[in-house]
Amino acid sequence: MTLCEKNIPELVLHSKWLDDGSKTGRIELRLTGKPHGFYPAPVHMAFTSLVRIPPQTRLVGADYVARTANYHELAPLGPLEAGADGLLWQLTIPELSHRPHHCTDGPSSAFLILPDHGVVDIACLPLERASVDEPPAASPSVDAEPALPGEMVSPTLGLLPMANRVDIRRWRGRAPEPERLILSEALRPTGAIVNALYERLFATEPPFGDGGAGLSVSHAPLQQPTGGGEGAKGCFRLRFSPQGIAVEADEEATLNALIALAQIWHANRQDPGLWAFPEEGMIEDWPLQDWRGMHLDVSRQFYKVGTVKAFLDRLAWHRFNRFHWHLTDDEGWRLQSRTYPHLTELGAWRGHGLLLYPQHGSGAHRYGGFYHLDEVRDILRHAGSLGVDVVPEIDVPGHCHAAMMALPELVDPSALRGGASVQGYVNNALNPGLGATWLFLETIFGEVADLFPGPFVHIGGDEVADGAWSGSRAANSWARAKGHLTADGQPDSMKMQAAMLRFVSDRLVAAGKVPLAWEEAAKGGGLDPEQAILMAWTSARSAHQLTQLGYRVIMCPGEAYYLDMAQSDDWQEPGLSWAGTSSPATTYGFDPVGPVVDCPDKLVGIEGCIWSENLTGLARFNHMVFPRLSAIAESAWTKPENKDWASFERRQELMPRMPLS
Ligand code: TNX
Repeated sequence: MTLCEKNIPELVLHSKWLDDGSKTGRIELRLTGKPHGFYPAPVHMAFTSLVRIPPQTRLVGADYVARTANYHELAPLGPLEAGADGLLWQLTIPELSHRPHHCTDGPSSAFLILPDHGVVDIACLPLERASVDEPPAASPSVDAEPALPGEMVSPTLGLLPMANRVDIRRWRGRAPEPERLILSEALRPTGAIVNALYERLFATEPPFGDGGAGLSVSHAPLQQPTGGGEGAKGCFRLRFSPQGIAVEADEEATLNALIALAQIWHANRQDPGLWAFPEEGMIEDWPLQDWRGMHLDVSRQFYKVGTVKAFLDRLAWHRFNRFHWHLTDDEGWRLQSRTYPHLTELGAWRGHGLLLYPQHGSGAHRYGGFYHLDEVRDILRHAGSLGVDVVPEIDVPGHCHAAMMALPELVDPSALRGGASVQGYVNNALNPGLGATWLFLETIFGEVADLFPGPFVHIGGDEVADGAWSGSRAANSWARAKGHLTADGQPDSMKMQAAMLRFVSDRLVAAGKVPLAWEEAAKGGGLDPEQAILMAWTSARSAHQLTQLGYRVIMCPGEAYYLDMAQSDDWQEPGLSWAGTSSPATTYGFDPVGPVVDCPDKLVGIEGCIWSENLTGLARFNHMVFPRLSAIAESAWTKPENKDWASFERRQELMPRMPLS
């Protein structure tokens, strides 16, 4: 047996969705293996799937054993015994949690659990679709997008985001050789950072040198910006002349100025016929948005320190200035805590026989990880040197399944089943009726405030289910004692959640931080608009509603800036679609200012969100994240009248994707 064969599971799970006219359609599963293979009873099959089996569903050809969120366990009606065709088991799930829309909505990991508790891996094929009037399958939109125009494009700047003012009078054929852009002394520390960034991104010789023959690049104070009033904050200017380049920028903007120069240089070195290097003229740029953020969910999938740093490198190259690090969720707690070691010893790992079941494509074998405190500091240093503020998120009170499994004191032992979260978790919200909850909140956010030097801390606040605590007597009597009740005198989950969020927010403000939260933190009395910034995620419209309530907002609407949404309605296109699907052109064309145009001062900025349920592997990550990430970067800097889709389409190809290994 070759090494390669050894890694391919013998068992394969085929899944097919049939749109049979029922509300959700049905899924047929087929497990195949070797001809005449045999697995004696009792054997179970476990699998993870975004489309779930609702409780009490009567399966055909299987018994339902258990489910936690996307993790399912089913039992066959007898031993698994294959004939000559290798078919071991065929079953039907006649009813689903919701209709699937994409090939990634079905089983994404699976294994058999044997009588001795051993496991056998199963490979999962993408969910197929079969319906009565099936239209011919189209190829994924990414491939189907209009081809680049055939005509020769006039040489231009390989710059992304494109600068707001470009006034180039003469072009050079070729940019100077590597290390032949000779920096003056004042620019050398920043130049060294950009050179190192460049080498990490492209693994070739970087642009800047500090001596010898070449084109001089010197620093000059920023003259009165000519771009208009907007020019003041973060503005930089590159003045090109045959004698050299002058970089006009304050200390903060110098990094962005040299990154822009390095980009222009890089593009010209790639293809001087397409990307020109200026000889004479001027480029001036300034960010349209103060908050130019990108979020990453490291809970559903875990990203090692090196991967996070590589991601930060790409953010810096796009001139983003905020990294929103979604460190905790139901599927894994990723931040080491001094006070609660079990959070990561137990709550960072999924697998068969562990406290957390497999989810989102992870299988029987232990999967996960977390960031040690010294690793966090390392990442903070890396981000800081690149001009990126790290915004840690500890998502409370919902999305806390991992924490509550790791720390039993956070669970009301007598609680019955409360309302289930959108993701299918029950009792996954921190319980306000327990003293341990308040101590936990105070301690964890205290640790976070100490560890992260930046001003911003995100406290979550999203997707607490209606009636999240309805099964808990402790929570209900707490709500009654505090008066967190609905008009008809019942415990009000939104008021309960708001009380917890206010508790955290007050402490963060006292520690000198600015709390952020998802938009639901406005509910039930909400956070104080003077204190907190909210993130409008369910739609652009909600941003407007939040501003009407007095909140400052960050625009990250699902319909345009959620990079986990599929890029088209095509079945083969991976991703979710609860907010619709968004092609790179949709993301690029979205106007983040329009929805809040009546109170523009409340718009803090924009952010793209990378939720990782579907991001099984960095190839998938690259497919879904690029070039939409680049589109958001351009919207954060470039005025709508200076944006141009055709030009963006060409320039985005210059932007480095994540390395696959
Ligand atoms: C909603 S956005 C969530 C996440 C999911 C995401 C998937 C938000 C605040 N909560 O938990 O990962 O949808 O698109």
